[in-house]
Amino acid sequence: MAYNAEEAEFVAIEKAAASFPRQLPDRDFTYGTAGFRMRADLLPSIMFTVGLLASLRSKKCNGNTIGVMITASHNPAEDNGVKLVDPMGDMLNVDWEWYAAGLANARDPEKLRNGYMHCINKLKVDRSAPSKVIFARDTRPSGATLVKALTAALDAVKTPYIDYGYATTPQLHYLVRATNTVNSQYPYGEVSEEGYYKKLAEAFNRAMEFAKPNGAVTVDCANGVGAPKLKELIKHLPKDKLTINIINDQIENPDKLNNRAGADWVKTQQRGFEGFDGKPLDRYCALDGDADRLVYFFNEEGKVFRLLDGDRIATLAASFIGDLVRKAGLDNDITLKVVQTAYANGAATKYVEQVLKLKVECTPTGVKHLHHVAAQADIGVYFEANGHGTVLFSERALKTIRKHDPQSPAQLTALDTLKALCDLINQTVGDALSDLLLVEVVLAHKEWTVADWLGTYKEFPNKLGKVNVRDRGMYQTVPGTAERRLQSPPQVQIELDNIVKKYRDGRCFVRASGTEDAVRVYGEAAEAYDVDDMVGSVMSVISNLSGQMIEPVSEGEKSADVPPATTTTTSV
Ligand code: G16
Repeated sequence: MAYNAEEAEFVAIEKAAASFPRQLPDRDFTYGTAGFRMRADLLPSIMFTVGLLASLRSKKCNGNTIGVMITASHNPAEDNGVKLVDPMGDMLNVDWEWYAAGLANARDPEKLRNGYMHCINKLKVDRSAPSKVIFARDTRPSGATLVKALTAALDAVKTPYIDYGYATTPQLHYLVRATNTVNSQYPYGEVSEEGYYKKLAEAFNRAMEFAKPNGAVTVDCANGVGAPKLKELIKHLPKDKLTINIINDQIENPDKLNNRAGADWVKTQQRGFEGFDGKPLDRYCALDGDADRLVYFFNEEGKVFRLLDGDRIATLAASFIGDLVRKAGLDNDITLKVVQTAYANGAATKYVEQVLKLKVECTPTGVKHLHHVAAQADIGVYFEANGHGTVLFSERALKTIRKHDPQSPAQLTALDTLKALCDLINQTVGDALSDLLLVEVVLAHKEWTVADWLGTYKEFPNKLGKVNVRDRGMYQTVPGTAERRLQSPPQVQIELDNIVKKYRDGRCFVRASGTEDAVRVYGEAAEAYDVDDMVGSVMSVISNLSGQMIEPVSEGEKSADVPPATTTTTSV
């Protein structure tokens, strides 16, 4: 880019940025577990800088298309957020997160100019290279204003873009990969929302070829974007293979988003959406606000609530895919690995290692970490307990599956189902709609009810607590411990260790949330009453640090017998 063109670009950036002044000059923003996330009114200036970075990232990636997803996922309606999507549909390269934060924290035009130049120089970006961005948003009303900030930045740097309107987060990831692979040997799919539905529906049809239909599932859509998108998907699905009922689809009322409904509510509160009154063994599941998380649940006789979370989806998928690999005669060629975080229930980890005989790896929270590790396996099954995850098939595994010559009709059947799963499962990111179809395929093949699924292992009693704090930045974990130990404040880990040793099979850790101003406390122990006590004591340590009393905001309802988990929130 010639000097004059560069200067003209700076002028255009500064002029456009003036319409989106930075809020809260005293606060530094970070690119958290899943991008920037906060109260929506604080976001326009950040969204503007994200537009600049997306353009630079596209230039750095040889003009490949970069995605920008505007969503605050499971957070309340008044929040919003933004995450960047790399060319193959995975999360933004972590090395770029620091630069994204640097730009977002530029306080004035001069700092913005310096920050922009710093990115160009340090990241070795050719400013004259081509660039392209696509973006979409969830149903939050604040999304419209944020789109203005994003497009103002893209216009200023002359980066062409396509606005896909409302989409689920995984749909945007799909579109990014489909766009960038359209001329490759293996295009990911048609470059359209319709193409996404067609790909999933066609693969589901094939995956169900050797299974009997297995009844109905009712989907709690968290009153978010997953509702209209699931309705579209249903139009493409075969009518006779699965019945899907939809509830909590009120996207026209923004206050209802994630409010007493959806995957985060169900998982953290250990109960169904408000008004849930499932008949015994009827199958239910819940999506979150941008439909990248999925958890299943049901009532047992006597209305005992039962949750089948991300750990359960991982074990179900790993056991089924492992069987298919074996039955297809590929077990000497392809290995499976399961990737979890410290939030995975110890019983799930034990089941994978001892019953499924598969290797487990543990990473820090955030699908960006799990995805990276799973991508190194032949087949990597990764799920967070909160329901966020997918199964990755490596290029090597795909080639082996494609060229395998089955030696019997049974091998052929298994191979065909395995091939269908390669297309059914979203390879870019955890996708609640794709995961929903995957779970339904497995249950149909196994002819299982939700109770059969639950019966595979018994969870250790556990509890997830949340303490709202003013400065979550002071809670840092020890690198390399997958967030199981705190480095600072040091006294918290010392007190936590002293508390945990009082309980049989006690395990507890504390980490700062990457999406909310809160600290999470997770614990497991041999007895449910011990878990309550242990996690409560650790939460008190954190509350006392700020010299304030615990004020319970909400408490999860406990099941009648051994409760799998409960959640408590306190504010300090
Ligand atoms: C995001 C990430 C998830 C992660 C979750 C944790 O979820 O995408 O991988 O598990 O945050 O949140 P926290 O850091 O607050 O514990 P989502 O669905 O909100 O995008």
